[in-house]
Formats: sequence, structure tokens, C-alpha cells
Amino acid sequence: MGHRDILAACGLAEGALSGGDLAVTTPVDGSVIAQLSTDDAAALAAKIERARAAFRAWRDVPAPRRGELVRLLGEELRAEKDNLGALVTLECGKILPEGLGEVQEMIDICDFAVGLSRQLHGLTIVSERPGHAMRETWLPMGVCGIISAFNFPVAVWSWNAALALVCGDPVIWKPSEKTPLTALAVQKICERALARFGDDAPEGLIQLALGGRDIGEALAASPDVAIVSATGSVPMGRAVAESVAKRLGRSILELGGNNAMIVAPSADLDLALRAITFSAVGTCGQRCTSLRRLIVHEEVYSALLPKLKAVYDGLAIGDPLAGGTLVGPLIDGDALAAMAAALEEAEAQGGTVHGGGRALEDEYPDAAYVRPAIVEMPGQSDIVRSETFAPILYALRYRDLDEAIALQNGVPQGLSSCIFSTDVRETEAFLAASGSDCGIANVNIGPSGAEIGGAFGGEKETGGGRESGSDAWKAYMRRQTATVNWSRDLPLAQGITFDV
Ligand code: UN1
Repeated sequence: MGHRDILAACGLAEGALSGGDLAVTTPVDGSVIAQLSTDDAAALAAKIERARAAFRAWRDVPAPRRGELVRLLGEELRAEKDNLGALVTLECGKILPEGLGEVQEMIDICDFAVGLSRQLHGLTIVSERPGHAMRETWLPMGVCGIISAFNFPVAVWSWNAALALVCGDPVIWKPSEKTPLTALAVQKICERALARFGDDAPEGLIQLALGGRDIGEALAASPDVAIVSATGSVPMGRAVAESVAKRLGRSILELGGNNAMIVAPSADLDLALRAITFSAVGTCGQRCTSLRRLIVHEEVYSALLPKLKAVYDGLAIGDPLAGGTLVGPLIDGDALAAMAAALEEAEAQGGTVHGGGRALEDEYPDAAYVRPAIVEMPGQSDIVRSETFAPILYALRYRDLDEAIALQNGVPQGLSSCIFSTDVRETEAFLAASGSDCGIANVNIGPSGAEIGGAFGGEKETGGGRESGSDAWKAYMRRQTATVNWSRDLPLAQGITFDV
């Protein structure tokens, strides 16, 4: 399929893709595939107002009925999986199996949210007073703004939107400027689900706002946006957090990661090798969960590293739409420059670089294909402690587990982590309070590729937010504690007497 065919299959007709101020390029070959019109401040304000009105209606629709909308959305996504998956690949450059996997992640979270729509459970609590009952109820919160990044251009929206919608919250989505086409395609899919759902869904329930940083800033600053869920860089998240905190709103942050794998002496090295490769070079190293640091016991280091280098040397780098490709391009030239700069810095800090550099430059002069790099480092220097959104894997040695865990935790980020070991003492130590400090800690699987059923997010500079599964839904609702007196007396709590 040609690029135009992929766009057309997603309902993006050529006429709507020209004349605007926002140029969209495909990382596949660096060509411009659309010129889109963006929203200005006034357009966004109108959208927020519509979402506020939608909230007043949607909050009263029973949650299982709200779930029906998300069920229809999941059905529409199932029907569009191939088309949308190809568009994800075209617009952000991840290989087709990952593009399809991303749409599957959307379908999975829709299924999860449908079940959840009948399980927004609260507690009943015993009262200390006779003839009194207490209960905790979860109620819709308000408009939810979603700011998403280019690397998961649609799945991250769905983690937030599927939950927000069943929780009773309208959504306004500001996608990355680098990936607005997938957002437009998803909006069309939503419109089909809304049309099938009928009149219970108010106008303005699911909206899209295209634009740059100013749109994200305006969403964050608006007191009418009750929740702002933001995925992206640490500086972006910090700006959003400050703006939302200033008005005492609620933010859900999913920011940078600097994810490590500890490879212990007892590890199954073949398994580790496969996990390392997928998590370090998958999505061309542009997942927030990508493996960036390999902390290998000195006993197995010299067995593992040569094998890993051999795997890296044989990686199929190329057109992400073509079958058999494992490594697609970086998103753009800025990412390419950031990778080159990080490798230079790593060398200056004592590193030995294997791989790296541009690939397929003659064939794709305007795209950013690279050879993934392994950098053997003498220690955890500054560059190792910072996140570069590219396939750079820093390899470090360790002698005992305490040292490995200290290295693993010795970075500002706290998203994902893992250990490869068949020694239960080590794996349990890794998962204990004094073990990994990350939101995600895995045993004998890599740090990336999480299922939607668990809560997703991490600590420290990762921002502390949780999205997706488990009880992450609670962040999209307000908790109400109700005490009901069904007696004929008015006893006061704490035994206070107050006779009037
Ligand atoms: C991200 O990179 O922003 O666990 C999200 C994973 C995916 C999600 C990554 N399910 O790698």
C-alpha cells in the first residue's frame, strides 16, 4: 500500500489534508504527507465549553450505559485495526507488527473499561455511631484533557479516554504535533461509535484539539479541565504539573524513563538476549519503557556482550511497513542529532561504542534511520543517567546484587525495571521495599511491552501517575464519603456532647 492509500483507508481524504499550517511528515522517508489546520486559543476555549456542557449530561448517564459506548468504540477499532495500525506505522515509524499491537492495546483497554463500567465499586464503612452508615462513592470528576506523545500516538489516548468515558468524564485530546493524523483517524472512529450509540452521548463528549505547545498550556491552565493527563518529556510534564497545581487541579503524569535490566549469574542468557533486543531496539528505542541500561554481573558479562553485539549486527533495519523489518526510523532529524550527541558524550565519558550512526542514508536521505548502539561504560556517568529517546543501550558491570540495585535506582527516573535471574532470593530482593524503586518491576521479561491490565506509570521524574489497568480509574473520578443517619438521635463523632 502506498502512503496515500493508507491515509485514504483511514478516511483521511486528500482535500482535508492540505492548506493548513501544520506540516506532517512521515518518518518512513521524510516526505510531507499532510498540511493540517490547527486550533487557536479561541477554538480551544469553545471546545472546553462544549466539553463542560457535555459533562453535565454524561455524568448522569448510568456507568454501564457509558460502557456501551466504549464497547462500540472497541468494535469499531477491531474493524479498523489493519488500517489504523498501518497509519500508526506511517506516521510514527514503528514497525507494522508494533503499529498493529498498538491498536490491539486500544482494543484491550476498551474491553477492560467496559467491564469496569459495572465495577466502579466503593466501600461501605462501619460507623462508630448507632443508627449511622457510611459509604464511599466514586462520582464523575469533570473534563479530562489528554496530552499524548508521538511514540504511542493512539494507545496512550485510549488508556485515558476509555477509562475517562466510563467514569463519566468528557475528553479533549491534544496529540503530539508530530502525529496528528492518527488522532484524526481515531476521532473518525469515535464518531462512528457515537453515531451507533445514539442520543445519550452529548455533543462535545470526545474532542480533538490540534496544535502546538500553546494548546497544551491552555488545557493545563484551564480551571474547567478537571484532570490533565500528560505523557511526554520531563520538562513538558513539569510545566503541566506546575500549571495544573497552581489552580489546584489534578494531573496524571507519565514522563521519562531510564529503564534497566539486571542480568544475574543464574540468568537464562538466551531468554535475556531476546528480551534485551526487543526492549532496547523495539520502536527504535523510542518507548518510555525502552531498555536503556544493561547491568550485567561480571561473571556473565563476557558471555553475554559478544552475543548481543552479534544480534545487533544482524538487525533488519528499514522501511517499517515492509515485512521482516525489526528496526524502523527515528521520528525525525532532531532525534537523530540527539542520538549522535549522546553517543559523543558517552565516548567522552569513557564509553566504547558499538554500532550507532546513520543507516540507509542513500536510500532515504530525508529520513532518520540509525544503527542501534551498545555502549560499554566504565560507570553510571551523567549521560547514562539521562534519557535519550533513541536506541542506545549502556552496558555496565556489577559484582553483587546490592550494587546492581543501587545502580538500577541511581537515576532520576523511575518507570520500569527488570531482573533476569533464576535465583528466587535475588528476584524477591529485587521486588522488595529495598529493591527496584520503579513503578514497574519485572522478572525474566524485559521492561517494555506492558499489558493493559496493570497500572502503568512510575515514580520520581516519571511523574507518579498511573494509567490503564488495576485501579488507575480512580484518578478519573471524585471520591465522596457519605455518612447517613437513619436513627432518631444526633450522636456526634468522637463522643462530643453539644446540648442545645
Ligand atoms: C510509552 O512508551 O509511552 O509498556 C508507553 C509498553 C507499552 C506502552 C509504552 N505498553 O512498552
